[in-house]
Amino acid sequence: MKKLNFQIITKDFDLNEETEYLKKIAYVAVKSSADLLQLRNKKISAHGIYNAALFIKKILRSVKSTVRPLLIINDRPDIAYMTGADGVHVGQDDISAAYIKKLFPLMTVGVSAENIEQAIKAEKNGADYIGAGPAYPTNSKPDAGDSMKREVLTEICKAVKIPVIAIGGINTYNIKELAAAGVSGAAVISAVSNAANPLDEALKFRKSIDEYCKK
Ligand code: TZP
Ligand code: MG
Repeated sequence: MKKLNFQIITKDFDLNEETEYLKKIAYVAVKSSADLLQLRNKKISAHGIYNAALFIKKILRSVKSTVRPLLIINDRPDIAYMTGADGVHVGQDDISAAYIKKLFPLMTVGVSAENIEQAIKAEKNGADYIGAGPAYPTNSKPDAGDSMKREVLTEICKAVKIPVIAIGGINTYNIKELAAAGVSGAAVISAVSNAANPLDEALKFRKSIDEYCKK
């Protein structure tokens, strides 16, 4: 199965004003050999997500490369299906992985989990990976809550066989500490999207994850 351990997630963007951002982030995801690019935007409509997904797909295909990240849509299996994306990432209040896999068996499905029970349930439901966090404080998700205790992260990594991808406040310096807790990789918004040089930053992530995350 394709590796899923370096995941780039889009920041909230305005579709009309920030097509340049989407072009850039899709380009960076391909050129840094990210495994997955998740389209996430809590500020635009379903129609906006639909258009953004089609736009990103076009860019992903147009960048010259032998490897390409999976395109994953946050929250919306319906839009993932309609746009021909590779999968969906859902939280605890979204459609369950079990239903998504039943309807769309070929989709890659990620599930956010904040504790061991949620992680085990997601794996049973057929999830392909767990998003575990927030690993550190983050400004990208106002309702993220307190950081996950390191023991909980370690326990989640021990409890499931599918990859555990840490999320929240991750940078190229703290990834080593998370790798020691047993995570398979990281998903990042601001570290790449807000970097002075997003491609350089993403390449550093790729290198660090390959070096430190052995699971
Ligand atoms: N889920 C838990 S923390 C988070 C999400 C979507 C935000 C991650 O963003 P950043 O900028 O990498 O901290
Ligand atoms: Mg959600």
